Amino acid sequence: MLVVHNPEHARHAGRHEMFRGRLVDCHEVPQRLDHVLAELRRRGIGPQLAPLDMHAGEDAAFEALLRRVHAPRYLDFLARAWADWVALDPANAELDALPSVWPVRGFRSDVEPDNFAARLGLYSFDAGTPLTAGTWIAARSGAHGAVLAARAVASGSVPSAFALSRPPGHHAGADFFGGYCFLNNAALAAQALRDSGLDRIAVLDVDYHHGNGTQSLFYARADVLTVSIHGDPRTEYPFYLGHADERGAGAGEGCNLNLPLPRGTGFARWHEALLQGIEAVRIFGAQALVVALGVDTFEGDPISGFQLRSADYLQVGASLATLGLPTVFTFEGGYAVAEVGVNVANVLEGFAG
Ligand code: Q9C
Ligand code: ZN
Repeated sequence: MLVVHNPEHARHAGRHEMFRGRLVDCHEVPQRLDHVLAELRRRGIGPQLAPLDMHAGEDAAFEALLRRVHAPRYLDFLARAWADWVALDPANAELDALPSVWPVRGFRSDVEPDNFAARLGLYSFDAGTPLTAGTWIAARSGAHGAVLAARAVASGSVPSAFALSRPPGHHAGADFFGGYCFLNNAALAAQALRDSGLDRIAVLDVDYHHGNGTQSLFYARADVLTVSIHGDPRTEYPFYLGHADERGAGAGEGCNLNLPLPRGTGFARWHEALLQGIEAVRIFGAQALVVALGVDTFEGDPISGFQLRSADYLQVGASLATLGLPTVFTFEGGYAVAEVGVNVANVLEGFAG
C-alpha cells in the first residue's frame, strides 16, 4: 500500500470553531495525521512518500485538474484569502478567519463582493471551518498527493494507495468550503483516475458525515458513481443533503446512492449498509475505487454517533477488498485522536488481507 502523506498538513492549524454560541477548540487538529502516520510506520505499511518525492517542480496537469474540479474564482479566493485577511488588520494574523454571513436562497452568488467577510461567506457553508495562515498551502499539497496517489494506481505501478492528508476534503464542493474541508481530495482522485483512461469510477464514502461535496460534484454524471454511508441528515451534520431519495440527475440519474443510518447505529447494521454500497459499486461496473475514509464512525468519536469498535475496521477493509479494484483511499474525518491511527491502519491492514 503506497502511502502519500502531506508534509505541509500542520500548516493548517485552526484555533477555534463556532459551536452553540461559543468558539470552541478545533476537532480537526494536526495530531490526527501524526498519529495515523506513526501507526502506519509502526506496522510497516508503506512505502511512505511525500508529493515532492513523486513529482518535483511544476505539475501543469494537476493545476489544470484543480481548475476543472473546483471553480477558478474559488481557488483564486483561497490562494489569496490569508493575505487579504491580514491586510484588513495586521492583528488578524493572530486570529482565524471564520465566516459569519452567507447568501441564502434569493441572494446572488454570481457577483463576487469586494468585502472579505462577504467573500468568505460566499465560498463557505458553516462557521466551523477556520481558514488559517497555512490553509491554502496545506490543502493544495494534500490535493496534489491525492492526485499523485490516483496516478500511481491508474498506471498499475501500485494496486492501492492511501492519500494521507489534512485538511480533509469530502464536504468541499466546486466553489465552497465547510465541514473542515477546502479541496475535495476524493473527487480530485476520482477525476485523475478518469483522466488516466479509466471509464467508470466509484467513490465510496464511509465517513460518519454525508459526503455532500463529492455528491454535488458528480451528481449529474454517469461516469462516476458516488455512494455515501452516513448519519441521517435529519439529525446529523451536514443536515441539508444526504437523504436516500437523492439518486442523481440527468445523465447521472441512478449514479448516486445515499445510505443514511440513525445515530446510535452499531457495526452489524452499518456493515449491511457497506455491503449494499459495495454491491452498487459492483453493479455499476467500476474500474477503480476511491474510498473516502473517515473513521469518525468509531464509538469513541467526540462529535459523531455510530458505534464501531477498533477491531471492526479490519472487517471494513476486508469487505472493501472483495471488490478487487485498484483503490485510492483518502483521509477524511476521525476525531478520537488517540485511536485514529489504529482505526485507519486497521482498515488498510484488513484491505491488504
Ligand atoms: N462541534 C469531517 O468529518 N461540525 N467533517 C460538527 C461539532 C462539523 C466533519 C460540530 C463536522 C464536520 C470531514
Ligand atoms: Zn466526518
